Amino acid sequence: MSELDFEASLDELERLVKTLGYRVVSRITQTRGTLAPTAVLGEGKLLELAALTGGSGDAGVEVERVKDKARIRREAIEAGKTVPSEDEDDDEDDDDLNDEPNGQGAPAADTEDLQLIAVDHEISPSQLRNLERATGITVLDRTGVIIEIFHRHAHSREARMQVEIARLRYESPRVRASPRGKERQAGRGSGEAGLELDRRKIRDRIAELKEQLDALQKEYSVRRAQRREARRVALVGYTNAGKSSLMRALTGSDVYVENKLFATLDTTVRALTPEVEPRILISDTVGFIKKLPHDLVASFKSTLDEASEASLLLHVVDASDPSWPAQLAVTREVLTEIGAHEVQSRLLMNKVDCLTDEALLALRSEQPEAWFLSAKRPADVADLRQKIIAFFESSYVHAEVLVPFSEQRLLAEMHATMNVLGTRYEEAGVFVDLRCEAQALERLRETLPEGSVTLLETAS
Ligand SMILES: Nc1nc2c(ncn2[C@@H]2O[C@H](COP(=O)(O)OP(=O)(O)OP(=O)(O)O)[C@@H](O)[C@H]2O)c(=O)[nH]1
Ligand SMILES: [Mg+2]
Repeated sequence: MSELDFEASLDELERLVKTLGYRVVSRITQTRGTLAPTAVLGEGKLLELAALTGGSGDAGVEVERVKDKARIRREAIEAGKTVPSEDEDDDEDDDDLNDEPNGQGAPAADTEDLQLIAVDHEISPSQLRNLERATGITVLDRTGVIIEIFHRHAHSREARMQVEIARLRYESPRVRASPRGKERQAGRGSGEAGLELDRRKIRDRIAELKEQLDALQKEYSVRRAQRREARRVALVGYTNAGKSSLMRALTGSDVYVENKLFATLDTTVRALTPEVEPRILISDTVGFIKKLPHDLVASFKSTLDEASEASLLLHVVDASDPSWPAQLAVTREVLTEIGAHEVQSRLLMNKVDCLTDEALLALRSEQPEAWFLSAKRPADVADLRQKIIAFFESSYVHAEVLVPFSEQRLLAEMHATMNVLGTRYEEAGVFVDLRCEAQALERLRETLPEGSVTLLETAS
């Protein structure tokens, strides 16, 4: 990783941690060729970190840890208690935090206040345990932080179940290794048996959740199939690129927009407004991020199906973020992973209002095929709307179709899924002048008596 990527990655981790409501007071970095199986940091760095947190610096010594909100909540959930959503509190915290100067590099605040170490690296359960012991505070790796954010932001039943599965899978190997696991075993006084019980409970819970999720997803796939005829567009892209802002602007819906990572976890589908005939459906999807935990990718199936079944993907990029090329690459990778890379797509360079004229000019020549816009400018959004409509119409054919009276039921469907220009009632049936996708016309040709379809023009 280059120096720049490295810094950008830490900046991103910092934003993730802030999204959880924490203030970042210090960054410690160390370049290591390989990680020891049991230690993330070298001894010197570990002592430096422990001095900040008030820990012993010794992985063999257990220190009474300061419990943070996340851990308290997790423990409560494991104990089978219901925990109320913390979102409202968190929002308030965030507002306060946004006013704070960036604490990076500042001397550590009162060590009593230090609650979390976030590691921008995937670490093993034993590395995590040792780091927690030596520092006396909670440690989360990048995956753990992301899962925690997903947990807080998931609202729909489906999203909550998906996140819980990912979280249980992530935590399961850590039950044995963490001091918390030991405390809990000791509490039960049953050692390994208690541990096995924990593990089995987690496995059972995952199985139960998967079953419920399967049923729910079947329901959604039926709903998606009903929308099959509709022209569908999915907004995809890195978290915070502006997908929901564009969704709002294009559809007049009030989906959640926030300068937070992973503001959206639920897919929303709305018609493009003002409506066109046949209507065009736009969907807003979950954002992607570097090293998005694999379980989360796999589990957000219905969100992602929305992307792979769309006719057009609008790949939204925050052009004002210097890391956009890396973010673009990550999104493409995930799209390939979910089989959506074959769907036609357009690159949307968003937030151009934040760029200087020179920077914009340079970007335009670098990405000649991309569409440049700002979700904040109504004229840009109107232009995007026209481009979306033009995309669908460019593949349209113009035809006249004779629908016999015995097949009249087809008329309503044709109105809903095709661009009907006019109808003429004659003795043989209804003559419909229409524009539609070649495939849809082909289906009509197969359904209707021979000679009912007359092609007037090919694609314009
Ligand atoms: N200046 C500017 N800000 C924008 C633009 N588009 C979006 N934003 C801001 O960027 C932030 C993120 O926007 P969202 O629309 O929530 O981004 P998202 O892609 O849906 O993010 P996730 O749901 O987290 O994946 C918000 O603070 C928006 O107001 C734009 O064109 N210009
Ligand atoms: Mg969003």
